[in-house]
Amino acid sequence: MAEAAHRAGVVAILGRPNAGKSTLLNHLLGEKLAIVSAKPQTTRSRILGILSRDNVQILFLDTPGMHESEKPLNVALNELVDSAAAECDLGLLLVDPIGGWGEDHVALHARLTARGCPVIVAATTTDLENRKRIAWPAGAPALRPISAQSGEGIQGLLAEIAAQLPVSPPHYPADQLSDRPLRFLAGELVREAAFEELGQELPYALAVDVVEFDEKRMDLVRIRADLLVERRSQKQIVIGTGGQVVKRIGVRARREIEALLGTRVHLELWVKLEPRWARQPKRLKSLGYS
Ligand SMILES: Nc1nc2c(ncn2[C@@H]2O[C@H](COP(=O)(O)OP(=O)(O)OP(=O)(O)O)[C@@H](O)[C@H]2O)c(=O)[nH]1
Ligand SMILES: [Mg+2]
Repeated sequence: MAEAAHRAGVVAILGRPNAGKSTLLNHLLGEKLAIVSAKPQTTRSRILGILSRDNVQILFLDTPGMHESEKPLNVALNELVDSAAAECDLGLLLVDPIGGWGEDHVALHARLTARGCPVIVAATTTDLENRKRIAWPAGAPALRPISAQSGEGIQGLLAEIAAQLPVSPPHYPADQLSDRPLRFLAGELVREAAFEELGQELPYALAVDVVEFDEKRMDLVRIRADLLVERRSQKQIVIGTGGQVVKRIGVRARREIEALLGTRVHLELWVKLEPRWARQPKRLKSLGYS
């Protein structure tokens, strides 16, 4: 008997901010590739997570939350969503049942199906009590309940995705986990640590620029990163009294980066005032956000 054909393709994980896209990506890969937070618009770039199984390679593309706004950073983020939707082999549209199915979902769904791209719609966070009894509007596509927390619906989701991908050889070696360099992922972990340490005080426009990533030594990776803020007052908040805050960000980030790299890490952080970083397309690009 002939073996089942190998399938491979790009699955864009799409949805509003905070729908649980990055959490799902990490759960599916069993590795923390994408940073997660309770704040909307955590993801600022496309990250490909590569899941290789016997007869299928699924390239999960995490995307920023779709969100209408005129701010240049948002415009750049929405462009990433648009191009992911235009290029994927399958759209996985995640919907938080509390927010419900809206015009934005309808539009995205229509765009994908118009070019013949299969779409799977999933309701996320179904482990939460208040997500269980949400009424779904008549006429909305069938949805599949999933939870990255309890694992509900995840294996079935993978099987459904695999069945709909094109017949193709693998695109990447089976042991490769992401298309993003470790240098970029390390910067993202610094950004996540800042989210956690700063809480409500987090400036909306905080970016991390990894200016040095030195792997010359086998047992120690040296990283220097700048935390960019737009205002002098924010610089003071991120530094904290006597440098306490940035120090805590560094301790937390170093732990996470060491776990990712599997080596010791020397991490040096500098807080820098760069008033226009979020308004300059070139700068957004050099930071990996477009
Ligand atoms: N209980 C529960 N919480 C979840 C689940 N999935 C995500 N969350 C939480 O929801 C919040 C948002 O998750 P993210 O994965 O950052 O959401 P996102 O869609 O990537 O958000 P953006 O990158 O901002 O667009 C975080 O606090 C997660 O811990 C889930 O299955 N169950
Ligand atoms: Mg995200």
